[in-house]
Amino acid sequence: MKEHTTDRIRNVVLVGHGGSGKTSLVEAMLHTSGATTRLGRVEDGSTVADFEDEERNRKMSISTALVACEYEEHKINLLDTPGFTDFVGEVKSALQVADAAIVMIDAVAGVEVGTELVWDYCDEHNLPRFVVINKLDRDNANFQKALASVQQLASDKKLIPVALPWGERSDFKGVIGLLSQRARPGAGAETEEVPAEYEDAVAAARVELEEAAAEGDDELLMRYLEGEALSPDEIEHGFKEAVLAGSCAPVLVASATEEIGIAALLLGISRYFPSPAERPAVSAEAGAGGEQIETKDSGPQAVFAFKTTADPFVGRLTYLRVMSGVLESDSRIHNHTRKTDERIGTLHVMRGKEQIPVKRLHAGDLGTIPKLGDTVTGDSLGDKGHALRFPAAQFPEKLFAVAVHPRTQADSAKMGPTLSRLCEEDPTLGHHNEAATKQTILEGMGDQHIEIALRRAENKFGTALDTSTPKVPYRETITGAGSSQYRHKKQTGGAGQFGEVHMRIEPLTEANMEPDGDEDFRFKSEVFGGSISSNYMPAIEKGIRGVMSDGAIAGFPMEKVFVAITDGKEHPVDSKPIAFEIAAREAFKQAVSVAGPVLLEPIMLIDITVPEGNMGDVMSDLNSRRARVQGMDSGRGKSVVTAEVPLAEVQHYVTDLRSITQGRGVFSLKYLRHEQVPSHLEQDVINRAKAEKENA
Ligand SMILES: Nc1nc2c(ncn2[C@@H]2O[C@H](COP(=O)(O)OP(=O)(O)O)[C@@H](O)[C@H]2O)c(=O)[nH]1
Ligand SMILES: [Mg+2]
Repeated sequence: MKEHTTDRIRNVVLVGHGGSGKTSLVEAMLHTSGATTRLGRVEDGSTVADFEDEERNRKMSISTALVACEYEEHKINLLDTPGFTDFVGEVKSALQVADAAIVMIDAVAGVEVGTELVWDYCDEHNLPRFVVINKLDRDNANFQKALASVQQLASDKKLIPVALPWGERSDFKGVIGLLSQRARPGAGAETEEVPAEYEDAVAAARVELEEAAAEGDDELLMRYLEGEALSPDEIEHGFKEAVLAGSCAPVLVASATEEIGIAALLLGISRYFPSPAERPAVSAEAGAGGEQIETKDSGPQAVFAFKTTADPFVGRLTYLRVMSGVLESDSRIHNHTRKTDERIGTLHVMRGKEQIPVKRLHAGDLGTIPKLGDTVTGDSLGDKGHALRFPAAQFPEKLFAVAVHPRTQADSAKMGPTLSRLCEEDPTLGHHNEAATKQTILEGMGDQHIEIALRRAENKFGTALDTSTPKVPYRETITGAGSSQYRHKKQTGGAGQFGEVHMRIEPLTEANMEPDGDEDFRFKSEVFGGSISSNYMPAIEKGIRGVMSDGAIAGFPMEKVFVAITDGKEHPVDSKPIAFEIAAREAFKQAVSVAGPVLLEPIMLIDITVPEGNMGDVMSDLNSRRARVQGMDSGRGKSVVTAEVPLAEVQHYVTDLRSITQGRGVFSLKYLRHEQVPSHLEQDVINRAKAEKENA
């Protein structure tokens, strides 16, 4: 591939509802631009962008593919994102390195749930965008209706068609360019006269376009208002300014699978989308302060890793954006996030899975480096002497968790490393060991997300994992005071065992807590007169701590207990630490049983955003989940509700909310504290925990 300098680079993210045709459009752009000789199809699993096994099997995108194509001296880096909300992490990281977006619309469906979500994401990143109305070849396609639905969504932008469909549905044969005033049949560059029956529509749309162009530049606007005709170059310039400012969004029309309207789109990208240098400077952390980084070759060397993939055969592949400076193959670079030096072998430009080696990447370009040692997603690299760090993408909180279990002994050994590799590839996945339940937990954005992660674990890393709903990490504590005494005595043959412990326990509060002491446990000896020697105290404490971690009611860790040892007895020959440990354990269990023991459950803060029309259903559903609503708000057609809700009630909320709102609802979940389980539910939890213990 030719070397492309910053002004010729366009970084474009494709976003939209799943199935709107993003992957097919990338395929068509590759074919039209001559990068491929054959048009692949999603149905056949033969597209460049959906190259992973899982994507080919499911016929949908799961991760973002980076696909470079060249058109008229420009290099267009396409980022083909998945539409399904479980994979929002892939969309977020792609948005971070894109300079512009194509929002795909299905001409039959118009704006869909996924369109609304990605439109907001593009707003967050201030991305200039094109709207592409696709599938115009389909029965029931309706250009005007689809366009109107987008205009409703894009209230702060004027949608300006730059091409009109030439024919519709089975008769969709090409597009008519409003600037060129030429009709373009099919995919290619050939043009014809505008058919007579389109002349009026073209003239009217052309006026709109000229107006939008004039509004992009004050000087043009003045001349335009005075009735002067603008030249084609002036219109182009003014329109680009308006697109960059975000006041308007060009609309293009296409059939990705019939390869119609593709050349006009490629041309539009090179003309109206910004080069990386035309985007606002990016703020980076530099030492104690900040620095504004402009994307140019002459700036300090700075690179941002926006994605990593790990493959047992190919190894690690780091996807990067050159934020500033030039990156050379066979060089060294410093990882500012990890504070390590990395060796760069051969740099690559990506076309799906194909790696095309290049000598260098200029400022603003996207590419990959294979086999970096320490670099992971979100890291900043560059000149060792000039530390610049770019903020990692903000990924949403994880919403759905499963407990994972190795299928065989061999899987057991591989489980930890496999989970680590998976999470390294995907920042919206996480794993940890839950001490309270002794389970390994895998968390992500939804059931499909987790399912695919597990499939990858098996296919890529040969680790078979089964799942179950995670046990709720309950805790135990006491609500009152209690005292007890226990004598442990054993005198069968040889040496005997003897230990007697008296204790008093109370809830641990500010009043009886040691300043700066452990917040969950305080152990104190109040023994006077040496009824137990002080060297048995560690054994006594050990016995109690054992029960604290294993639980006294239902096997969950205990918290907030104060224990005072008040008295006891020892035997000159038979007393030994183990005897006191046992006596303390039993005494503690007895004390707990009379000190008002209770179970505590995790309480989560949930933040739910849904269309106003769904609010009633969401609220009545929350009522059935023991939720306490903290606040409500609404605006712009959306309602937001904040509530506290027990974790036990929202373990499947991702799928539940999806079905209540047809996928329009989003939520976040955050741990707040543990709170007492209502007494009418407590016995149930205890019984279940006991049954599980017996079955284990
Ligand atoms: N008729 C028609 N089908 C299309 C068009 N574009 C995509 N499709 C089909 O729509 C489905 C989803 O396309 P895909 O590219 O995977 O959509 P994505 O989820 O947005 O990437 C596939 O079956 C495509 O063949 C189009 O322009 N016309
Ligand atoms: Mg796709």
